[in-house]
Amino acid sequence: MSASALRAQVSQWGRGCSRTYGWTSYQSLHSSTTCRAASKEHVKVLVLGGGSGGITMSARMKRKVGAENVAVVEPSEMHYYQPIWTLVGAGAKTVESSGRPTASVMPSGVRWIKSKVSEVSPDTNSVRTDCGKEITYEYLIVALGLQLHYERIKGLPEGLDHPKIGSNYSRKTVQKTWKALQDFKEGNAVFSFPNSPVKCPGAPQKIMYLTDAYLRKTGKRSSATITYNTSLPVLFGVKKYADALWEICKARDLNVNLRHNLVEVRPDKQEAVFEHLDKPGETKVFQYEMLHVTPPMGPLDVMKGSPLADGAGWLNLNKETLQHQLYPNVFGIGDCTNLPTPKTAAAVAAQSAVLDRTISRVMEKSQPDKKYNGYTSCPLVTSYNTVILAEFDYNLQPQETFPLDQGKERRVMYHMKADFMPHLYWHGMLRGLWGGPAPYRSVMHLGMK
Ligand code: FAD
Ligand code: UQ1
Repeated sequence: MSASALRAQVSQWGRGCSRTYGWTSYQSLHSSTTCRAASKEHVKVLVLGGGSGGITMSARMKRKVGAENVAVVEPSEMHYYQPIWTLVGAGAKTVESSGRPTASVMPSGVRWIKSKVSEVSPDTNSVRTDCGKEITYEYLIVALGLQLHYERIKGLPEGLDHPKIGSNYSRKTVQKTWKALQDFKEGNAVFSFPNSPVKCPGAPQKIMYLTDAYLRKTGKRSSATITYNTSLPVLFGVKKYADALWEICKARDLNVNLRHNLVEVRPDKQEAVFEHLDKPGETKVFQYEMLHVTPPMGPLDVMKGSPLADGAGWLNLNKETLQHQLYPNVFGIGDCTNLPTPKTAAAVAAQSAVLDRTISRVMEKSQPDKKYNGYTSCPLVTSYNTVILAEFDYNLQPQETFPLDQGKERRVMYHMKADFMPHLYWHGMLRGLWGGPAPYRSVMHLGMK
């Protein structure tokens, strides 16, 4: 399939979706349950979390077992396409474009239990919600995402109320990044990467490249020093893409300090304090005119204490089948899992196809036969019109979809990130129709030979 055929396929999926998302039209499409204390329910397939992984899997499960046999526990009224926040922070997209009501993405007929999971008891096949409702299940899919921990940095989260600090990682603070960028006059622009797993590990540096581009466009670059302080020992985990990014940093005069971890923000003095992870106790203060914070991240509290978690609190899965290591009727997807690959929506898409198959096999009482290879992808935005499209697997080997050298900055990849991916997400992935590019990869490469 060629790139244009792929585009045509997505627009075909989008067609049935042109019904309007007015409250009345989508409210009637599924049943939603609000909390009634001490009530009990039973469902065949229970999905925890209605984010990227939860909605995608509920659409797939609806096809498999019927909408009336699927329920999703999700507290939030709004569903966000988080990958676009990188461009929102740089003023290239609006935050409004990133969100749609959860009701509009919930597959019709699927029961939406609008509350938070507070306890998971896999030994009795039950979960409890924050208002005391008990839900029993036959099969459980955990898609709870992760938690942001701004509070682990001294001076935050209150510091985020001050100007000159932004963070693309939260709906509440992403527009502050754009404000700080517009208000920048002269001085240091500082970017952090925490000492924890993160979702989309490229995002903390993408906003640096966009800042550089914006300051060049507005004639302020010569009055700015740009510094990326990362806790990691590398700029990016895959050598091919790391090499390309180092070249860009050199060419654009972007300073990179490895093993530097943000520990304190002093917004009144515009100071950010970083510790050197290889020299315990040694800290360095960076004066800033603009600071972009990527917060530490970790598993949800409800996961940490649960029998489903590994020692670190992540959902303990078989990394190929996505079935739980101890509970065969429990499965997982996305940021809440301990799968050893970067946490991205692209990974969720690829995982959804494998998990769909694994669950079918388990329901038929046979062995899972499809294997997830760790596929993940990170469109590394390097300016307002270029992207390096990183795609790789568990072994950190590139798994490129297109028959081009994806280690180069390309305009076409920027359009894919900014314009095509949101459609693929809303109309393909969330409807359970997009399971990642693997089926197209060999055809794409063949087509160009
Ligand atoms: P989420 O989509 O976060 O969903 C988790 C859901 O669980 C949420 O709806 C939440 O409300 C719900 N929940 C939380 N607590 C409870 C509870 N107690 N009970 C019930 N429900 C609960 N990915 C890419 O592929 N490409 C990119 O370019 C990219 N860029 C990114 C840039 C930024 C700035 C950010 C923040 C993310 C980016 N990502 C990107 C990552 C991507 O958005 C996530 O990996 C993806 O959304 C993970 O899906 P998920 O379902 O695991 O988690
Ligand atoms: C992808 O499948 C996906 O999920 C919808 C993303 O999330 C937004 C991505 O950023 C990328 C790059 C992919 C991979 C898709 C292709 C066509 C390479």
